[in-house]
Parts: sequence; structure tokens; C-alpha cells
Amino acid sequence: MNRLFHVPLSPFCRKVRLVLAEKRIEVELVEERYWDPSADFLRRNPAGKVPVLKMNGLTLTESTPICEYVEETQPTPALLPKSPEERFEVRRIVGWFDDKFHTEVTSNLLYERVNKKVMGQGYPDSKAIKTGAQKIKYHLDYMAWLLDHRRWLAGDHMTLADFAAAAHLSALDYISDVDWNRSDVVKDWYAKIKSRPAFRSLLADQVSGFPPPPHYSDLDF
Ligand SMILES: N[C@@H](CCC(=O)N[C@@H](CS)C(=O)NCC(=O)O)C(=O)O
Repeated sequence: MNRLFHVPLSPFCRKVRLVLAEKRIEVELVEERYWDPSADFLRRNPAGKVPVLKMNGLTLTESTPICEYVEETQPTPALLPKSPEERFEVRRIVGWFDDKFHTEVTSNLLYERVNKKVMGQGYPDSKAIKTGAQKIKYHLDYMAWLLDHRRWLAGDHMTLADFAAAAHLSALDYISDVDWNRSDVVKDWYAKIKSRPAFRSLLADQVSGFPPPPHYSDLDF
């Protein structure tokens, strides 16, 4: 049985979960408290990070290489396009979310509000939260601009880029930090991806001490 060591609201783990589910690859989810790492966990990943995927006798780390490995070993349904130019665009957008969006938004909002409490690292920093709340606006506007030009974020087909973005936004939606009224195209895009069967497991997540708002799992939010 494949096994994914994860934490429920980690955007990197969510991206891997979405890719595995979209490809109908079954996986056992094991929660890993990476802030209190066991020797076993550090043996699996000396970097001390989640996600870690055990699959095909391998121990795989780093979410994007994991997703690309899964894509190469199970190419259907395809989450990377055929041409190098289209693949470049997917990878650029995955990088945008996992680097820029993560630093400017996810870290300032999710990690301040949830991770600090769960890890016993004190209270949220209101300045960081203000920065994250400000920065998410132009990211949503950038997504709206992309979606005004294409059906999905990286082109006319759903790709890994959409799952990378949805992984971050869904984790932020869990704590009501996404203003879905800012852009109709972004809301429509999220409604489309949220209604995929691959999303079900994410919508069922529950983090102790942080109940999700009712709209989080509502497909008609
Ligand atoms: N580049 C890594 C980032 C993974 C990552 O930072 N995961 C966080 C949880 S969201 C983590 O495990 N942090 C622990 C640490 O940095 O020590 C990936 O894409 O998998």
C-alpha cells in the first residue's frame, strides 16, 4: 500500500494528495508531526519536511518532483501537457504558488494562525497577518488575469498548476482567508476544481481546535 506522510493543511501535501487522487492512486494517509520529528521520520526524510510518499518501494520527498514522478509512472489522466513550452508554463505557475504565494500569503496567514498554535510557538503576529491579507489580493487578481485569457491557469486544460494553486487556496479557505467575491472567474475556477472527486478527501479534513467554516466543504459556496 502506498503511504503518504503529511499534515492536513500543508499546501505541499495537498498538492500531492490531489494528484494521487486525480490519478486514482490509493494511498494511506499518515499524519506526521514534523515539528516534533521522530527518528523514523528523519530517516525517511533527513530534511525533516512533509510530504514524504512511500510508493513502488521508494521513499519520495519534495512535492513537485513527487508529482512529476507520479505523472511519469502513471501518465493518465495527464496533468502535464505535451509540448515543452506548455510544460514550461505549468512549471512556472507551480513555482509561482509554491515559492512566491507561499512566502507572501500562506506563511503569513496559515502558519501564523494555525501552525504557531498547533506547534506551541506562541501567538499569531498581527503584522504578518495584515501583510498576508494584503498580498493575497494581487495574487487573486493575477489569477483572474490568467483566467481571463485561458480556461485553466496554465492553458486550456487542467494541469498540475491548477492543483498547486488549489492546494494553497483550499488550505487558506479552511481558515476563511480567501475573499471569493473578489473575482468571479477565480471563484468559478475554484468551484470547478473543488467539485472534482479528487478534492473530496481535502474537504473532509478536520484539524483539532480549528473547525472549518461551513462554506469550506460546500460545493455551492
Ligand atoms: N519544497 C518542499 C516544501 C515542503 C515544506 O516546506 N513542508 C513543510 C510543511 S507545509 C514542512 O515540512 N516544514 C518543516 C520544516 O521546514 O522544517 C516541498 O515542496 O515538498
